[in-house]
Amino acid sequence: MTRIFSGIQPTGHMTLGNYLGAVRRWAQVDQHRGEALFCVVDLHALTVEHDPARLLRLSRQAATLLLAAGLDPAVCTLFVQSHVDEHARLSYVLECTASDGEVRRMIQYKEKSAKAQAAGESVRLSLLTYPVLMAADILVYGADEVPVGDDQTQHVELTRDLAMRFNQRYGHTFVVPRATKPQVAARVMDLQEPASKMGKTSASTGGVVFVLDEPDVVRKKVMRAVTDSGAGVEYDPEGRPGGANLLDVLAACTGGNPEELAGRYESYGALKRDTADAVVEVLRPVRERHAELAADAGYVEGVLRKGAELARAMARPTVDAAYRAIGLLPAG
Ligand code: AQP
Repeated sequence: MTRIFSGIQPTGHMTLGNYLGAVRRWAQVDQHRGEALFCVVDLHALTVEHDPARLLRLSRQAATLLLAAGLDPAVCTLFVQSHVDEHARLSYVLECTASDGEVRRMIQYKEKSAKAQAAGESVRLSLLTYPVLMAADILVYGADEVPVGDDQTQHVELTRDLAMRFNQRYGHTFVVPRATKPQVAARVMDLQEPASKMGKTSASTGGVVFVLDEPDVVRKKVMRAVTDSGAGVEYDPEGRPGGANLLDVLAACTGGNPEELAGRYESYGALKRDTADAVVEVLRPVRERHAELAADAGYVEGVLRKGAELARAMARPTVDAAYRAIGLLPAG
């Protein structure tokens, strides 16, 4: 049976990009396609400046939102990364497999370290090693597939390289996984800065739609989206990125095709109105279910506790095998 793993960082509130690029697909497709594990990757949220109380709140919120989005604990395993020690145990061994040069090449490291430096913050060592921990998250479960948005493709490529290198040096230990991406909305762009990805930790939130935004806030953000001043509407991600982003979002929400949708509009005003309506409708059930689940913290905690137990049992044999293969003396 295909094993599927993916995760979300509680670095900020879940965005429309996270939802359309990853989470919706996990709930609607991936959890039913194989043996699926989904994780709130809280250790990754420690790689940038953080506030402990906020991290705690965002971790609970992320887990609750994953359930609200439709992850079903009877069908998949949902847990929190820091509850399963095996991720960190394996990460160290993979740090001994990766090279300094290859992790420094990661685009996300370059972007986030530059951002931290510009803000006068120090760059945490864990930001550099983050993709290695992510490789451990994936390899520890022998995942075949990793459903992610476009921005995580490079990290999954690194994971593949590390798995192959380890297997070649120390004997077959890891499944070599592959990234899977959605057909549309693999990279939802910031509505105010269509050259940048819509991100949880963007400095300005005017162009970022959060899953829990109230409908009138969603509408305002979409109606104010930056487009170009050219005539008509066409799907041209390179030349007219703002309009193309709206078409991608509308297509992802309505199940249409962005190029075909472009032909239906003569002005951005009408496109924005329809996109705003579509986004509000897609997010509505998630927001409503989140409100119900947030009132039942005991249920969410129970799901996470059970999920961590199952995940630990799956992860431990792989880490033990990797430790043996690399030459560490078994504890006996
Ligand atoms: N804008 C996006 N469009 C499509 N998919 C996206 N994802 C993130 N942003 C977009 C996908 O969502 C999943 C969870 O993301 P993550 O928690 O690993 O965070 P990230 O990829 O580093 O991006 P964020 O959400 O903007 O967080 P920060 O600001 O902390 O970097 C992943 O599958 C990701 O591809």
